[in-house]
Amino acid sequence: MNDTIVAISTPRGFGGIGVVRLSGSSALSIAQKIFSKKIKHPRKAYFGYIFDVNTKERIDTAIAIYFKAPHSYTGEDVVELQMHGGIKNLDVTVKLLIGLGARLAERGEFTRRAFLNGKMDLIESEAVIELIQAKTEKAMKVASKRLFGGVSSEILKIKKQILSVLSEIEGSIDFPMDVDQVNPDEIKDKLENISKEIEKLLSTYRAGKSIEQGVKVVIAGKTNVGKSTLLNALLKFDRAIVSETPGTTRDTVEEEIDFFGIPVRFIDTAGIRETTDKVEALGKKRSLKAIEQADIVLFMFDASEKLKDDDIELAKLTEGKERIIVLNKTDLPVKLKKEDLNKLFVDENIVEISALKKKGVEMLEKVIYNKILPDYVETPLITTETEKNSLHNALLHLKEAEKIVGKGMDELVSEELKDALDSLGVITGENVSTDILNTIFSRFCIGK
Ligand SMILES: Nc1nc2c(ncn2[C@@H]2O[C@H](COP(=O)(O)OP(=O)(O)O)[C@@H](O)[C@H]2O)c(=O)[nH]1
Ligand SMILES: [Mg+2]
Repeated sequence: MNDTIVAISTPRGFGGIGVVRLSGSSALSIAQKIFSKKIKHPRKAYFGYIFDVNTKERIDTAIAIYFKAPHSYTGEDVVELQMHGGIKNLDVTVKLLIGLGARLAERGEFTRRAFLNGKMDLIESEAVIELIQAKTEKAMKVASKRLFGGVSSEILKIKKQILSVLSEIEGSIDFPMDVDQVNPDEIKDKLENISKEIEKLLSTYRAGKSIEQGVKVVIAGKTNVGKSTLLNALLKFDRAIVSETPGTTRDTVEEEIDFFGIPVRFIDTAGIRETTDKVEALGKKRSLKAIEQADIVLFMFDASEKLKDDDIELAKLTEGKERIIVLNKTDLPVKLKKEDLNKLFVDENIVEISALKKKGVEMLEKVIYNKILPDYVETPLITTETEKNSLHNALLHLKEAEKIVGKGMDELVSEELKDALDSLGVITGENVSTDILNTIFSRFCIGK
């Protein structure tokens, strides 16, 4: 474990600076071998040059900084060599360091070591990658909150509350004579309150996931209702070919944009109609698949045409999906009214637009936004499935405990509470399997 790892920590390409980072017990001695100045003290910047140990050839000027364990990113000895941001000079430097005994770091290994050495918990470690990969400002802010302990402190608070109940119960088990017997109603109240806090945190998952992982919005409907026109209107540029010839879009056309802070992938589908054309049939298959994978479906109708049976057939395909009904071409003489659709789609959002004249598109955007982030407030959000599942498990154990409190089964209550604590420990990482760690850190790049 305590071997010394090395990697280029800046993006591969051409830039002002490029950083080679080492971490491990031999970081300083290895780095020193190729750096011209003596690195005497930690946290001081030394200006010198990198040279090839074998040929003594100079490679690049560099600033070396040594961070002595445990006061470093990983908690181990770390050396950062700030060089010019080229590709070859950095590659050669890494090769030299490997030749001197360092090992190329695996994906996320620096952060993994930081986690294992207690420099950050698992939520904060994941926030590092979320911050790096944030595609929108909102996503970045969510990641920052998590990085600076926003979610961790919520979990800690909940844990403390559970621990306090646990110690009351354990006290009465261990010293039944000395301690005032626990009042079951009081305990129940406390457990109920803790459950509420967990539920509150759980309810942030939808927003957290949407903002961090993005949302797929699929535009579906019959051919020629204006799907491609709407895609272009939503993207604000002409991405898809629009034509009066039905069946023009034969493949799914998609594009991700920053949709008011949410990374949204809009997907335009081939119109779905019975066809004998082979390519169009393939397109139809893809459309159906896209609908299946959609988070939200915009189901479109043409207001200038009467409703047909196949419209209704198609609408069935998207039943059970998060759906917004869009009535397009309202600039033309109307043959299909909103009221007609109201009867078919009771209690669903129906938005009237003219994609061509860009009328009602802003309204539609608002409806989409509210579907993704209803009542959004900037609180710390949970974003990963593991966090959601673990909170859910903790909640189940608490509810179970609540049920049996006061029934003379204090040992069982205490077991449930300990299980709840274990579930929470998965989120912060005290109690996490290597598999989960592998999955998490494989999302990182090398050098992070
Ligand atoms: N009048 C009118 N025509 C539209 C509107 N939206 C699309 N169209 C036209 O309808 C035809 C089909 O549009 P297109 O976006 O290719 O439909 P798709 O097959 O569903 O992708 C084109 O001639 C568009 O210009 C609209 O809101 N009003
Ligand atoms: Mg089209």
